[in-house]
Amino acid sequence: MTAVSINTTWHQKAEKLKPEGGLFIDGTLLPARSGKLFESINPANGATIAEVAQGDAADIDRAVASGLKAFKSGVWSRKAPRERMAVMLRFADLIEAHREEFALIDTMDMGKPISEMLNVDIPLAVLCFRFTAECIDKVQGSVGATSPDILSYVLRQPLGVVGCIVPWNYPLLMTSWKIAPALSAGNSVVLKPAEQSPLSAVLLARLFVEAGGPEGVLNVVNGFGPEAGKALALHRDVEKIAFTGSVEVGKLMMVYSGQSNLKKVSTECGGKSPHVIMADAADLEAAASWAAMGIFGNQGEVCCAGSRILVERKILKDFTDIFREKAELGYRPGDPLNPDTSMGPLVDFGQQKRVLNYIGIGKQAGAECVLGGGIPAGLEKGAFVSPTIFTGVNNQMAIAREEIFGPVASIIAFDGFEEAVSIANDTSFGLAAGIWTSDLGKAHRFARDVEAGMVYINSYMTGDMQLPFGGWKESGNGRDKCMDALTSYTQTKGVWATIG
Ligand code: TXE
Repeated sequence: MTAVSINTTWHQKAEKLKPEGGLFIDGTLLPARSGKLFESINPANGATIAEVAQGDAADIDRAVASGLKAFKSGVWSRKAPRERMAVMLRFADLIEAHREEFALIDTMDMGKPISEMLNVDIPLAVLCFRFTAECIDKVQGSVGATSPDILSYVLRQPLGVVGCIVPWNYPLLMTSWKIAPALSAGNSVVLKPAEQSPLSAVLLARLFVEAGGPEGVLNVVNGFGPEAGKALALHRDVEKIAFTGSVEVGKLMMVYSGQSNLKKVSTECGGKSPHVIMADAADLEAAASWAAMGIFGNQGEVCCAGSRILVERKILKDFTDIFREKAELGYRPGDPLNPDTSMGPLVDFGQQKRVLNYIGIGKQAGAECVLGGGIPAGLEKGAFVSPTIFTGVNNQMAIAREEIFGPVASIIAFDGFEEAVSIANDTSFGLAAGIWTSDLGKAHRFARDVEAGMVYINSYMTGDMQLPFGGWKESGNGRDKCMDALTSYTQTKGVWATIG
């Protein structure tokens, strides 16, 4: 394992960075009403990056009031679609122009390698804003085929104030997937970032205003889930909550909706996704590479991570050997500000403890740990965990059933296609699934039969803005990306006019 090395350029840039940690309400950076602050910690070394305003219900009230005022004024909600589009496109350009700042902030806030920010998160976030902006004037209502004396039509209108509650694993990207369609549809937004990664949201809100977005349309309230997040989800002037996070909190969102104003709730709640390697896969090397990326990329802190790797018994040994080599060579924990680093620390020491605990549970259950299984040597100051592989896992073990959200792969052997599908579906989750096979029929039967919102054939975690991103079962009910995501931030109104 590589020890933390100093990469001068990015470290020098990081030293000059002064991220803002306030709340952003009505176009202004503010402290929390309570005056409370919390620290944003760099998980690579435990250092404090910034003091952040700790918003609570009083701040949520202010932010929602600001969003509602802006919404009712029509300054954004009734802006001509092409004018709104121009602002959103300028917003995308500004995000791209500030790519280094975003890369540094999110890398220091949550630990992912800076190369991943520059090559994955930021381009995908910019793409999301551009795609969604371009869709703005393609959302249409319809005219009903009623009698000649009647004109009936369906209008599609924005909802009002939308609350976005987002996680820490892709701070900029997950935020973009929510706020880009919410804003594009003409809504006002109150964003509650994850407390582990609060900083990039404030920069984002500033850039929205710089792009020409009216004040009060995009507000950010940092703070903790049970205080700021709960107050947002319970607020009676919020018409929708768009949530990504744990199943436990996703369920709470629906409870809060029922306890308040029956606001719409969309959830994306992670998974325990099966990645199936059939013996007839044409390219075992490629399958092993993608399987390694699928569970070790972004430190395994990915909702659609292929954490259960189902391997046909005939190729179990061959695949495991190659997979282990790919993991060892391709994913070496190290300093996330070094552009050569392929794996950073986990988001915080709490997550590190949680992942190490699951590794202990796996060992106790009798699974064999054939790689990693602990903290990499020389990296004890950060929240690092080595890429870890378990073999001999059966699908009833906790490491095969519960979302670990870390770099821990469970290899499960199966005999034949039917058993693969049955194991794949034996889970309470249903986010993603992958299969490697050279048999086209098998590939598409898998796509038909697997209980998941996203299926990858001979690749993993691929796709673009055209395809919906979201899950089945307890992985949630929402869909990010795609045109449907945009319309999910609108509501219909049927109009019946007697003209005869
Ligand atoms: O999630 P939480 P955590 C899974 C993953 C991870 C586990 C715990 O398995 O290990 O969840 O992570 C806000 N009312 N995923 O604790 O708590 C919170 O402030 C309102 C999968 O970080 O669900 C944050 O903004 N809001 C996942 C957001 O919810 C509340 C991504 C997510 O936090 C709240 C993250 C409350 N009572 C974790 N409690 C994915 N689907 O990608 C918390 N929050």
